[in-house]
Amino acid sequence: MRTTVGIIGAGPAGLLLARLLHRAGIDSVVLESRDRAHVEQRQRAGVLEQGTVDALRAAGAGERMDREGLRHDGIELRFDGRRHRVDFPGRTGGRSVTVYAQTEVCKDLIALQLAEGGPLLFEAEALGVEGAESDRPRVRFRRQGTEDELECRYVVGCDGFWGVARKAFPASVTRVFERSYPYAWLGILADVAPSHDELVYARHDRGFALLSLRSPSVSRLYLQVPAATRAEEWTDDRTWTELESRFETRDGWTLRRGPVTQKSVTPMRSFVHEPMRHGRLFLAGDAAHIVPPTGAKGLNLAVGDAITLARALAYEKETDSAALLDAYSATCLRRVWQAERFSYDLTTLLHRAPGATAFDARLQLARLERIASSRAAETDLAEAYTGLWA
Ligand code: RFL
Ligand code: PHB
Repeated sequence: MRTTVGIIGAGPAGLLLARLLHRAGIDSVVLESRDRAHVEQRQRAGVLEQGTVDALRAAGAGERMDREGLRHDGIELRFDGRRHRVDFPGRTGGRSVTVYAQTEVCKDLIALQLAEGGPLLFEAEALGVEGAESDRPRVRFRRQGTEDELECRYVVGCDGFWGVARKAFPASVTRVFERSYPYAWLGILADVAPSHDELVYARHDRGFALLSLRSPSVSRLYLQVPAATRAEEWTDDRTWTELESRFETRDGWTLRRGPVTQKSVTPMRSFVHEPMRHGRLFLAGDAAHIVPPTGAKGLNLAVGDAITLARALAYEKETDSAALLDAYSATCLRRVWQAERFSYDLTTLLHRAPGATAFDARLQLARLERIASSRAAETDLAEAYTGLWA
């Protein structure tokens, strides 16, 4: 098999890249190790920055998002029994975010790719990338028990944190920066109307909690739990009781309970692989960088990488100049590190670290109090949350 751009992975990064390349008249083949149902059901992100929404629209993938996505003009910070709303448009000159699940973004992009785009092969597992430094890099892959090779002009690893593309970078050119956290998130999906009309980020002495949503009738909730927790340790009743404690306010706010339809534990990690390009091999999305989910940045970064790379490949096609491809890694990493910084700050602001002292707790409250009382501090949070596209 041959193509211009071989894309490994059909998550948001790979799917949007394939879509943008198709619109630019550049052919591609997408190899995805899992089946279509798995990719479409995997519960993950929920918050889209304005730039992500604009990009999906421009890619012709915004129709259902515009109908079903929910515009959110703020979030609530909850601490010490108090509630503080951050007004996004008021603090950012009009910016907001959209709640539209990653599962839905992927369904929309998959449908478009299968209808109009190049081949998107499910259950096709990439085994390795070869010849990254040559003119014709190749992806070895296995499909239906048979091994095959995809010969390309460029290969893009959009294969997430556990993918194979990163392994083709020689150790001599690679630097990895990472940090793991001594806690994880227990996430549940529940068939109940969200108890608040905006996301609630709660800092509590018992640990962090987040109230989010998937639709007007489906809630998505998260609880900070110790790093090695198994989801089975948390019965529904225990989960709701713990959520109630952490969301408690002095003004008698109540949490609505409902049937839990999914439960899983997500580890927390910060990770950056530099550079994001070696020869004719590029990395995009979680394959190159991970942020803890507190800042809601992972999907948005993946989309940013896909746009930057599609633009660079289109520019090369039109002008024969590799200038934008040469700048790809540095361009992406500037935004990536801003998202790393923001996600780390928000995580440490809101989570209780094991062994945290009373002094640490007071500092968290003082930082939150600062956001609640200083226009400058609140603006800094609102700008980063709504988008780091500048
Ligand atoms: P993905 O989505 O992991 O897709 C990678 C794809 O590659 C496939 N693959 C392979 N295919 C072929 N051969 C191989 N050898 C392969 N190895 C892997 C995989 O099957 C998969 O289909 O990466 P991508 O496209 O870079 O997208 C990144 C996002 O998925 C991720 O950053 C976000 O979900 C992170 N995230 C959030 N991001 C946000 O922007 N806002 C949020 O609100 C948000 N909340 C979250 C999150 C992630 C979470 N979890 C579960 C990690 C909440 C959670 C709980
Ligand atoms: C989600 O709805 O899954 C979600 C929202 C905000 C975050 C992380 C996850 O910061």
